[in-house]
Amino acid sequence: MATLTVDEFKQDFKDMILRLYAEDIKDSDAHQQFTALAYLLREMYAPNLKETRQRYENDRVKEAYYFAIEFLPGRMLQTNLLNLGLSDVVMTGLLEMGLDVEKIVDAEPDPGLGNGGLGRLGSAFLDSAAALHMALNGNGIRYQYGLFRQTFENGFQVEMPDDWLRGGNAWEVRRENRACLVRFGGNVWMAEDVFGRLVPHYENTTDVLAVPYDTGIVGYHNHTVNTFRLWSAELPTDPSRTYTLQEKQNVNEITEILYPDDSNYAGRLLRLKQEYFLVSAGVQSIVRHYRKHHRNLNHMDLTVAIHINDTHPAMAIPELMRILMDEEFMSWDQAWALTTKVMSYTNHTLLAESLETWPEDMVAQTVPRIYQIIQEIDRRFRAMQVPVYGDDRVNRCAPLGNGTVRMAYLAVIGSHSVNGVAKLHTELLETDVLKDLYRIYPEKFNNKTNGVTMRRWIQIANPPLTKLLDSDVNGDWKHRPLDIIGVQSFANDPTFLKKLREVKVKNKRALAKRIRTHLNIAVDPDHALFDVQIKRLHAYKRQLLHALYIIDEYQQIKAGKDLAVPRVHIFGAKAAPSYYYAKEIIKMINELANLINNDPDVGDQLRIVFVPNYGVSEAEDIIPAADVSEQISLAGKEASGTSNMKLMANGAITLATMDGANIEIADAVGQDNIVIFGMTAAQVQAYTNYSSQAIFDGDKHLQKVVNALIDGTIPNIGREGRDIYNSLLQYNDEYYVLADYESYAKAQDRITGLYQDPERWYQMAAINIAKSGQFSSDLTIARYGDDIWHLTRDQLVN
Ligand code: NBY
Repeated sequence: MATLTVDEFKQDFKDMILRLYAEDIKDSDAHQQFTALAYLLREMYAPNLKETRQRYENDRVKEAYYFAIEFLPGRMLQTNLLNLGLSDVVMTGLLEMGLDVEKIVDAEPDPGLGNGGLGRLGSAFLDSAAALHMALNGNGIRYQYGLFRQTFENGFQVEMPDDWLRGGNAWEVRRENRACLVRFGGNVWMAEDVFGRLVPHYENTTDVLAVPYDTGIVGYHNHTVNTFRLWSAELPTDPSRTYTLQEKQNVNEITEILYPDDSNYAGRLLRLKQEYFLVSAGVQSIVRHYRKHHRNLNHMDLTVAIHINDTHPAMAIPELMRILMDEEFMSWDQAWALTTKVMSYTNHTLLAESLETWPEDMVAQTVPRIYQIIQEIDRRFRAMQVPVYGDDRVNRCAPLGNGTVRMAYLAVIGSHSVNGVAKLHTELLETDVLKDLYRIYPEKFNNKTNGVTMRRWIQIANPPLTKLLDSDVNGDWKHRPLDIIGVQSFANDPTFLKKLREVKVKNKRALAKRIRTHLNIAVDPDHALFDVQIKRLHAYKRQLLHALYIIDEYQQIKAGKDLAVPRVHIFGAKAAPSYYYAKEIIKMINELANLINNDPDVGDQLRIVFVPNYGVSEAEDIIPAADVSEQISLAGKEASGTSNMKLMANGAITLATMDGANIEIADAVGQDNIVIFGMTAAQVQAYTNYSSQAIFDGDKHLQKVVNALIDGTIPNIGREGRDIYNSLLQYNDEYYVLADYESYAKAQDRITGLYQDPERWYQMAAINIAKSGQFSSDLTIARYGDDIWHLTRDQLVN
């Protein structure tokens, strides 16, 4: 922890503004003030960054490298202040100088280098690892443009470029001296060198310079500062060669944009190049670093672990094989034994359309040497396994099949550990999605239920709750997440429950104020229940189910029946720009909002707020104010979910199907403190001959709700209403929305009943908070470190 008095801080801050901008504070704007603060903090943790790196090197500490094509770090100013122990000093100083702290915080761009949960999980892990003194390094791509900025025009999603680097990135350090060359395309053949060793010869390749930008990841109140490295593609600095504008463009485009696709794999050439670019630069830099202290790579597995986050970086496996064989002259067998010990893989999906498969010819042309190695992995896998498991099974799960490279199979075969992200998910990998490989390698499979960082989601996002926990709860919940169980002893204490209610109301008022200023919608934080669904827009997540219930409520009101509890339905969701149906759902919900929010018959009973541009920063405003957490995916589709964990930790009651980590949340809080509905995964699997039409025909009430999509009830959705209606009836409702509707509506009614008894409600909230400790990413990452990577760490005494 850094020590600094308020006066020292004020002086340092003034000096920094002067040095950076040659200006007085009074003439500086919020972005300059943010930048000056960031530079001050960077100077403070720089020695620790250096010392952490030296400690790892000198003590031969085993280091893990988390390879991910996406990260979602969120804004870092408050995180770094908190972790350095400087929040109070700096806040006081800024206030004394008459500066607007909120404006300064908002001036930091929120790096949208990911689509959703997968990217956010990676960043949570980096935060937690640093807190535990674990040597975990992040390795990703420095996209020039992150996930698009979402706006609404006439209710339609419009995508704007996210030029997050325009004002500079105060946290990063460019390290051109650590750049590497990544080779693409051309021809490759194997031939003997002068020593008679078989080595590859290349011609006509396109070489790209990978330049790393490093950001420090500051540990919580400790001296560890780990490295988060993002790679940028540039033209090589070869003085003997000049490049055309087209060549420059071809290189730059590799790291220009993040693919805005969540859960829907599209086999695009540029994406393949991004994947190999990340993997090759990352593995080369690891090997180079290791080589500084070792004569050969024979025991690299003792101090290096490489983690493959989803299949996107799975080419790390053939890339390490390439380096070990072609550059270090290891035999195949030795290289393979080493590679599988170094590599581990996390799967994040159960959706078939999400599994990456690249056309073989595309891989052969883009990364020819890597393709040769994948072919050899495939050949040896078949030769070894066919005699034991037979042709059929091995054909089903070999790396090559149907003219494609099947990345998930490659990742499993080339790793020593394969994990799912929630118990149900891991089970379904073993019994369904990866069952053939599970049969061959049962020992590789394990579960690591996701987690979230309570520092961001409680300490930073929810100061009133933090204060309450600090004053009333025994133990050290900030260092030992399970200590938050202390809240449980207040579950029957009316004084505490009253305070908890005051915390929630305070947060709801703050959100209501933002909604009023930014979206011009009036919501009542004191009486209405805030019902929140925040996640990517996808059919399987069933935002439609939630919307149908709102139509139901609206129709009740129009029929003259008041709602027992006023509701504010809050949505936050981006749709992939190419996902037409998801965008239709957005349009429909926006038009429904328009109708309901402006209908005088509705009064204060019902509101819909669709918060545009949902991301980490928006989540920080919404989550502390949530009463209900909607986790309503079709069972068996959501790998884990992580907003479910953030919301429960902030005292929201989960309304959920038995899917992903919802099951573990239900186990933790007990059936009385969660509202469960709908089919289970097993019931969905066993459901044969589903007919949405039959359900529709047998339910008058449901007919009226669904017909609102096409009968003009909701204005301006002619086409969208019809398409959504057809998805439910003509196309037989792929995600069983109608099958689960009745059960969902009843569950919503149970929520209404519970909310009318505040004491009971806040008792449930208290128990949810008390049981949220097990979903801290500190615990999750400790398990990765212990079971998969074998790293050393601080003990979480619990
Ligand atoms: O990973 C999510 C899962 O849906 C969620 O259940 C889980 O909690 C979370 C963390 O484990 N998956 C996810 O966010 N996936 C993506 O963002 C993603 C992005 C790109 C592509 C595929 C998936 N892609 O193929 O381009």
